Amino acid sequence: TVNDIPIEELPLPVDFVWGAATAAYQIEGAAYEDGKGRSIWDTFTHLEPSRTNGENGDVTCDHYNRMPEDVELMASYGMDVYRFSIAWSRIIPLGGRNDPLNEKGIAFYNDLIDRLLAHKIEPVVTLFHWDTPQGIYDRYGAFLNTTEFRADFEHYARLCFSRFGDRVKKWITFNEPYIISVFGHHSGVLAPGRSTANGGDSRVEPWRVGHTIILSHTSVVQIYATEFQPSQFGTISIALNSHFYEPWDATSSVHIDAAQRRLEFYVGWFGDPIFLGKDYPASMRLQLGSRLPEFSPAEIELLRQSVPINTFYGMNHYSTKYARALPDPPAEDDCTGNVEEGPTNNKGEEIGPASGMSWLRVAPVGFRKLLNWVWNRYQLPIIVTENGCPCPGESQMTLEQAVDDKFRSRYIGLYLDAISRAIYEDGVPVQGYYVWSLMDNFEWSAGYGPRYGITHVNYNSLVRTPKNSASYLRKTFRERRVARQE
Ligand code: GBH
Repeated sequence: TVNDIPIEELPLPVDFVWGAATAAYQIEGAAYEDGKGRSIWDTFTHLEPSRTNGENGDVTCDHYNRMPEDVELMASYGMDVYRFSIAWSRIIPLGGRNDPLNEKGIAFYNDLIDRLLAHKIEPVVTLFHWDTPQGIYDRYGAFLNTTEFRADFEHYARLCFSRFGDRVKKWITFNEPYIISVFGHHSGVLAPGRSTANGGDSRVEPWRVGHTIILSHTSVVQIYATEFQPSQFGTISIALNSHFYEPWDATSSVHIDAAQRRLEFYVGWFGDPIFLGKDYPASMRLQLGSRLPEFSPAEIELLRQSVPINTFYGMNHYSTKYARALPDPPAEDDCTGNVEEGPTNNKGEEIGPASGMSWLRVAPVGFRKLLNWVWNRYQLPIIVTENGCPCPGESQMTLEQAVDDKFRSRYIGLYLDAISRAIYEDGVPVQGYYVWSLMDNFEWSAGYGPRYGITHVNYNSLVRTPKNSASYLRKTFRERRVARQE
């Protein structure tokens, strides 16, 4: 069990930053208030509620109306930073570059930013955390039309930089492009719910969507660097998620290669163009051929020029899996590098103790290896922009039980030990840790079942109660952050 892995409470640098992360659709609620437009998540949850456990984000934590109280909570936790996302359709209800703005939505984010700064909490803003305005999805399929999406995203980003950039100094363009591409446009378990079975084409759409994200990201970092950075002095990058993958059979080169290829299909897909300024990984070209879109010479040049603008790597990470090579040829709609992934290896050993989610196991060693993998490949300082877990059985617990979340504190403690080892033993520059999440919230296709918060939310009364992991975080960062003589 998780209690068998000793926590060492290893040190972290004095200037290491910690905070918590959220996303607009998961916490804001007020889905139809104050002029907000619909997003594809409003549509997805209402059209076929069975896809989200019968639940939706209409109200969720009602953060939109309780924001001042939530900022007080953050201040009481001693957080240095707060990562949140802007709901695009709250500030441009239809989403497009010629559509009207919603000043009430803009005022909400201004108020949030001002209150954070008044408490000396640094805002870290994600421009896009999955809630595409329905208006641009209806018009041209959003990510499926690279040229149109890119122009609309540029306009939206400019609006955010010009209205919030005097106070926001850290920007993340997209949250988890892999998930947008594959879960949204391949398996279809997340909005807009496209798959071959549901009006899409899983052989090509994920790759088109990924291509749109890369080019839109690149345009927007260029815009930031040329038009805003000279007067606003902030930084910008993207948040890429991935499990780490261990070979299913560690003695076989076939499975060792499969684990490496799986990471290239997960991280290299976006990381190589954005952080290395070059084409997709060779393993992807080899398997996918022309189904993977091409970058024109001008686009490669733009990618190349944009590399140094991304000054950090945003890593969302939760767990590790085993990768097992599948027999050739790969399925035409394969997105994995022809790999089967699972929690056990060829000896039947489990990758780590289970949490409250079947896919999420406690495997801090894999985390340390992923930090090394990313550093070796991209040579960029890393900020862990999401990490956390639900406790086993947490969805069934009473308030008293849920608040006593030892499992979560242990998970966090072990993952912080992994960061410490990566920094001091491996030389990987890790600069910060944002726990997922500030509070229990709407967990997409799983609805309100899983609870990831360091704050408990009662979804009837909307009362917030800090869990013990919140005080653990405060205490462990107070104690771990020490100056070290090298
Ligand atoms: C993040 O996604 C999201 O950014 C955040 O909004 C979310 O609430 C949080 O994590 C917790 O889930 O087939 O093994 O990949 C993480 C990406 C995608 C991880 C779906 C779990 C399903 C199982 N998630 N994935 S697996």
